[in-house]
Amino acid sequence: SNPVKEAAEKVTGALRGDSDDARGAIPGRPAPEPPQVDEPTEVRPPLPPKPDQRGPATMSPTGEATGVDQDVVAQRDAYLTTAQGARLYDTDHSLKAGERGPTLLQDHHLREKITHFDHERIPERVVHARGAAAHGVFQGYGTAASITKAAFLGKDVETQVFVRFSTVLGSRGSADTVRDTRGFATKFYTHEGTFDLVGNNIPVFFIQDAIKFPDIIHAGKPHPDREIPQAQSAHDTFWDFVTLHTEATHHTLWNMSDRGIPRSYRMMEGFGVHTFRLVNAEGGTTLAKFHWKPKLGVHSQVWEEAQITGGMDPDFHRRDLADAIEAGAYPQWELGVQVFPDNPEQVFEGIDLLDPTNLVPEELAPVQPIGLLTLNANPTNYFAETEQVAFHPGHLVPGIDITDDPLLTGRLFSYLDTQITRLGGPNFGQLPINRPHAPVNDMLRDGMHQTAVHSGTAPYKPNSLDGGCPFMAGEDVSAYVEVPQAVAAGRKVRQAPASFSDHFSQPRRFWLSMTPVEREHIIAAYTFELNKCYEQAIKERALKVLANIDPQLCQEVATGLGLPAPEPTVPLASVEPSPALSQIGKTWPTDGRIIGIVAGADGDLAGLRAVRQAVLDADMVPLVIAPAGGKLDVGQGEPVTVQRTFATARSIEFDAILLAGTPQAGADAFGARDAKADELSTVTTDPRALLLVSEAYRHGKAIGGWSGALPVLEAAGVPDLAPGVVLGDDGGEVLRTITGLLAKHRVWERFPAVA
Ligand code: HDD
Repeated sequence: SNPVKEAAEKVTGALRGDSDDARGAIPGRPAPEPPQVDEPTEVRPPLPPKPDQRGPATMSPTGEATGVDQDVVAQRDAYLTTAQGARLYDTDHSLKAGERGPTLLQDHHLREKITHFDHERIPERVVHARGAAAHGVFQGYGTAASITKAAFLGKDVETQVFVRFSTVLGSRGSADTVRDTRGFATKFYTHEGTFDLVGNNIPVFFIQDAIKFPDIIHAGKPHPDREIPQAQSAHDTFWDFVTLHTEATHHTLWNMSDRGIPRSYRMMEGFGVHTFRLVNAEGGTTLAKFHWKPKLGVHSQVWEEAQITGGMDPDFHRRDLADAIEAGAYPQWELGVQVFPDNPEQVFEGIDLLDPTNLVPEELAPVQPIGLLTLNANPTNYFAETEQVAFHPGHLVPGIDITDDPLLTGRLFSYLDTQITRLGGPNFGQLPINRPHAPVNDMLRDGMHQTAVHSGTAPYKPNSLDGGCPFMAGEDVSAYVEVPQAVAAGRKVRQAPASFSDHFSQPRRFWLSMTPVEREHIIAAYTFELNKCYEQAIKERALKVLANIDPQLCQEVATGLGLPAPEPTVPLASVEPSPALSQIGKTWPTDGRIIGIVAGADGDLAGLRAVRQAVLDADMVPLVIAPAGGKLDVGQGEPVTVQRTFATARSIEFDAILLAGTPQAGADAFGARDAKADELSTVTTDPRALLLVSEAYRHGKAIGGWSGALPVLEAAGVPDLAPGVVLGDDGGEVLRTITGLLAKHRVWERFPAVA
């Protein structure tokens, strides 16, 4: 039997009015009326296939087949060629009339090389320009089967993914560690079509309606006159907008919290933000919010650390992600859902689910795990993959539908539109990174950069010339069918519902859920950012907003600005805190955390070697820091390789610091207290090493040492009995205690807490 012929006959029959089922009738809906055909045309069988129109088999210039895949257009053969495949004998000299003569216009290689170079850049993303990405795999748990029929969530189903993390405001070359929201966009190449979950590391958004997106972005981007500041929210236009437009208060508060300065992409939560509508196999619907939970926990930098990182290593997050994957420490997240009944109001526990400035506390709706994401491969080429990947919240698969959140609806327009400019035409879906892994059989034709060689003569429906192909699918064979959701009747209005007008109770819940340390960081962030504004009126307006969140927050920031704290203009909401919103108080795996081991040329190399191995055995990364590069070798066995020098290392890179110390006859960790000044080690006298230790201390990092490390601490001004400072005679024991401290991420007791 020939399935194409059978299907063609079905369609022919349908045109004659024989049956309904081939016209793509959707269960539960009336079948479309058959076209009125007075005298049915006899349908021709499909045309014979055309000869293969792909490129010819690749041959070497001497006529042998090279055996290289015809679809791969990169780096074939051993010799440098032109774009047309002509081998080149020189690419370093223009063709000239004599060695000192003029360059000739006929030099095709020169013109081709320069012209291509002139066009190498494409417009950067209008937002989220700065990013880093990785390939991976998603494995469904099968736990979501009762709420969604999405096949990729089925038990043990594995789906290839590509994930791009980003900052929002900065240009493509800006620093990774600025205070900003982070993008967390995932492309699932499912066999039912591509699903994109285009989320952020913050569960709420600045605006409730997409029509305001240009406004918030114009306000956050650099000022239009001088184009400064880059990748910052600490400037007048940002604070002008978010204080005039109080629905931005919740997202702004998250940005000012530690969530705005993540430690690593690997240690960020992700959120789909909007409420989605899930559909199960029986057609039952549920409202849901998507969450990504990192296996390594949610961690942040402290503000001073983030600022230093911006200068010392602007690629910090990009490097961290790539290094971890290269080392085999694959980052993992669990995908989870909060689910809510699909009631006509789309409200849960008084929270409007269509308002994207709202979150639902996990204590009210727990996050239920439905699958595991593992990032296990770095991109091969940044431009081809990370830069050209194109996400779209409208890329959905059967089982996942949208709601009428007015922010989401506008996004459904924006993403396709922006890709057409950014990627130069409508065929960006054919780029390898964007190509679905499900078969594509569309009727989209031609356009800039068309790389498909479409066969057939009838790219339209209905047709008889291509035998009626391709056919419409029903839900039984995974057609994407929108939920026939009732549309709220009403007048055409440019208005938000009354339920969108509470802008302060959710921010207040976030504030009340923070620990004292986290509150202190928030106060410092507001104080810093507002002190960077020039306009007095903006600072005063910002304080009025803060007064409506919490009087203590308002008062502390007002003190920092040297202004009086205003009274609230709305009654303070009475809300329960949500402990799940805090990052502090839990312990997390320490896999992949980075331990800096400081050693002078006169340090305890035997101890260092043993501790270095113990760090590796604990699945963490040891980096040896010494006065100069090369090897440490004082004749105590195998030399130790130095990874960082005092000139290149800054505390920001390390999650904890170990001091290998100075062995002195009979000295234990503390006994070196009596050392005379001229016996002090290179570590104790080098200001760069001391800065590293004192910064690590100030940033709440665990510090350990053995074998006479005390003078280093003393010289760096670190009290030896301070919390998280561990001295002992046995480096291995010190490391074990340090690892325990690292599981809490930082030594929080060191931060002066707000009462
Ligand atoms: Fe957006 C990119 C996330 C609202 C318009 N957005 C973009 C990216 C992420 C998000 C992660 C980068 C994707 C990548 O790595 O390539 N955006 C969000 C979230 C939002 C949101 C979580 C709110 C819940 N975005 C939003 C609105 C609009 C846009 C309201 C416009 C009306 N976003 C865009 C865009 C971008 C984009 C202009 C720029 C580059 C791109 O799409 O591909 O279309």
